[in-house]
Amino acid sequence: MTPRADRFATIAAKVDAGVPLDLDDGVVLYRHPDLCALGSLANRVRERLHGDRTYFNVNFHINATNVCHADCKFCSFARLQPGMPQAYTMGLDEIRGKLVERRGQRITEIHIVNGLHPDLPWSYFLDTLRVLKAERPDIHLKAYTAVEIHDFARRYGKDYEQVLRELIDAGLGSLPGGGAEIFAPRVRQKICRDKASAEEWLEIHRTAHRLGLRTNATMLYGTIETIEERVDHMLRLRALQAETGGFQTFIPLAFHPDGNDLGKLPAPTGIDDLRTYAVARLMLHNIAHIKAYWVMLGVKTAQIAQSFGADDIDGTVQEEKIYHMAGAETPQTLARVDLVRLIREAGRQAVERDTLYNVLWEDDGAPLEGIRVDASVPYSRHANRVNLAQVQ
Ligand code: V47
Repeated sequence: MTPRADRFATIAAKVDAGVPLDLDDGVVLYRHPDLCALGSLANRVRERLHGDRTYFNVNFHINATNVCHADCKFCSFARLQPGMPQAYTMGLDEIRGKLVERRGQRITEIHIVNGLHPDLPWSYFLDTLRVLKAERPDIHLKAYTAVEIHDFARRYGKDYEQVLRELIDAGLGSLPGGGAEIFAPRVRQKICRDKASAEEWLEIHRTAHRLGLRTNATMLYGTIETIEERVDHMLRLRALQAETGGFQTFIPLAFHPDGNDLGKLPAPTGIDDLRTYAVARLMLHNIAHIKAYWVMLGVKTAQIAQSFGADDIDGTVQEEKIYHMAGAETPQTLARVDLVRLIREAGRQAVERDTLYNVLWEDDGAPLEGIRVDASVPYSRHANRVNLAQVQ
């Protein structure tokens, strides 16, 4: 055996024995030339945890304002001041309208991520949740990244716990994983220096977990970070997870270069995407789910990622702005039937979940034509194991 193959075999033995990998292991895996061997090791863990299941949900996004005083170099979505070209802020009626226009549709989650607006009142963020809950109390609100929570605390003179408690009272169900970028201070200083630090981001998730919220975690890869800094990022998340158990999903986000200050950098290659998914699955033994967010990864890579460690592809999404303003070529939405098809074709069993991974429906392989695209039939409380024809 070559020294490299020997090292890989040692790491594989650790994985099989359930021994956590360290920074060096992660770097060796990232640099391992045999992508298929790496993918197959990650797939072993994925199948140990989830078998053939790949999760998706029926959701939509609201980006209520793109006005943002932080000047993140990778961002194509933000406009620094109100009134700048393409700057917008939705009123509460417009926000409510997003649900009114979808009345009767079977939706289980709204994902809300905004810019850091310099002068909206605190009530705007609470009322956003309240008006949505008033219209549809059954829908889970996954809202406001830790970076936004940090900004609320600073701007409105509250601590993290107060901010989160008030948001929970207004209807908050969980936190999305955005804003983590790369935790290494060297990188943060260069690409996103005027927002929450790594320690602040982690402290907010720690506080959220203590208050009983589940949260997600992301990593923006493909800007100026090193492989070591990516693995370090994963290890910091793993350490917090060992403490709290509150993370549900890790979502690697591939950098999109259009329309931002890092536009000269190339986007990560497909090989880098697959390596990142595989390494994430192997490093993060204590985070249950790895999400291949099809919007940024592209539908085709999201299919392949299901054999490289990913067990979730996110949802129908419907109106996405952050990536589409950065050059994402994916569609604005995939219908439920399309998600099921692309999971099936990846050789997996599609499982519709709610935000907290309660199972709502499982694919039993019935003809795809039976899947209604408009998803207008409400879920039964007992939808867990019904067949496709009954649910649809
Ligand atoms: O924090 C912004 C990233 C994130 C670019 O929790 C970019 O389920 C690449 O958090 N290229 C926001 N990435 C999106 C987010 C998210 C998305 C889907 C699911 C979940 C979840 C969370 O988008 C930001 C930043 O890291 N981002 N601009 C860009 N040009």
